[in-house]
Amino acid sequence: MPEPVTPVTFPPAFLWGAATSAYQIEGAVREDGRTPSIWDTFSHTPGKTAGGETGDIAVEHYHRYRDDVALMAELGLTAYRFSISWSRVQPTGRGPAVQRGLDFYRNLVDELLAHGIKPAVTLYHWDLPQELEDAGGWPERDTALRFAEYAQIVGDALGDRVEQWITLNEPWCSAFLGYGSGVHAPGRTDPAASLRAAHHLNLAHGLGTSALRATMPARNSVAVSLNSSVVRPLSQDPADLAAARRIDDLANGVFHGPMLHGAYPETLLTATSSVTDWSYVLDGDLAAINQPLDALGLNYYTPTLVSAAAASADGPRADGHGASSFSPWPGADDVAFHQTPGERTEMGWTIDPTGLHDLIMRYSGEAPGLPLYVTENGAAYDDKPDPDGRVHDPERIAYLHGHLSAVRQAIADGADVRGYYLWSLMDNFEWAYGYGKRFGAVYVDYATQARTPKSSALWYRQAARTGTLPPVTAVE
Ligand code: IFM
Repeated sequence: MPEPVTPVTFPPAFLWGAATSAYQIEGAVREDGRTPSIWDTFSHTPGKTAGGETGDIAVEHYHRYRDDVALMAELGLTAYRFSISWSRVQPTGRGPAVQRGLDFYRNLVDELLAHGIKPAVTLYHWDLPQELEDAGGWPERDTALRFAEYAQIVGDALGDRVEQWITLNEPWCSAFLGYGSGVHAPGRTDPAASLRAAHHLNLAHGLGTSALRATMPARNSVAVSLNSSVVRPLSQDPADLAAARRIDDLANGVFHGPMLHGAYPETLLTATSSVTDWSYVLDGDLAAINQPLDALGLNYYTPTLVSAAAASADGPRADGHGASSFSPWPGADDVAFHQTPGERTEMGWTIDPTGLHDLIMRYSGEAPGLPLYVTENGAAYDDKPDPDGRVHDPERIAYLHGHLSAVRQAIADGADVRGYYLWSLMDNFEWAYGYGKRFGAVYVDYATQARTPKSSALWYRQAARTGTLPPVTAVE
């Protein structure tokens, strides 16, 4: 990365956001007509999450949203990204909507707007209604059609007051952790199904984008949030370069290929031909997926280091995506994953802000002219309150400083980055890891549900208020 831009000052309209998702924070899973999603089923299945923890209660945001929005305002946030629980607004995944579910999100949005915070809605953050999974889930085409119907329902209800829309969050996780390695709901371990799921998620994105556009004011922006990996080869050996290319296709090209360019990479189709014949890609699908977008969301945590399998490696687990003997990388059994050297967060993910710079610059080139948002970035640490009740998290401040500096550098290098959403607003249910991994800028005492801003939240507030990154020591 080139010399840092100093002082690290952002354009005046830059959005200073934080992000969450429905199942991770809402709780109230049996209230007001909500039915189970695949994450309710999965988390209630013995052995699937750490300590058998579930999102049943989570951080009770469903009942505490007013206080949570007041806290966001106090912390100087100018934007908030949250997701809609599909099974709260359309319980069976098909048919009419439930008004109480829609009312919750309408009230939340109104509260945000009243506090001058820009809402950004994600339609799908991994919580498929269980009935749709019972009917075959994402490997089945019908799920994409159902998603378009759901998108229209939510677009109708909120399109007059929400300008920023994201169809899917990290479809890679839905497809490959959900149907490949099985560490996420619904916990299936079928490589062919994971590729079918990827295609139908792409189709859902395309059909959902069209459905939103058909029902919403033209000023609204539609995007997708990809957890595009920064894949690096262990060496410049041609075999390692080929391995990196293979993983790049499976992590990135499988989504941005059809979404941004209207085609799956030929190299992906060839490398996976022993797993699937792609015959479920029907005429017209690629055009339906390749909708012009208004923005692109990038989620980044850590880079991925790979080699051809002959090198000694840490195995598929070293890809940072949880322990499973099933790989989330179909057709890539001969690729090895390595720990990137350097300091790590509590997730075991190496801290490397250069990856965020590289990712932004890549997508600046991949999608010229498309505004970019960092829709997730952050770190888990083992935060604990001091005896005085304050929560000091200097490691998170350093992480944020490093990554925001990388964003600023990318802007200086010509990238059109319009905003940053810290993951996460507050500690919450970290999927298969349960509540043990704390990503929040706000500490949550799970016994009392009390919220305490960590020092990183106070540091971030200064950044948001001044538009300039304070020194890492500005908040003790
Ligand atoms: O908590 C998750 C989030 O739901 C999606 N992106 C990664 C985060 C940290 O693992």
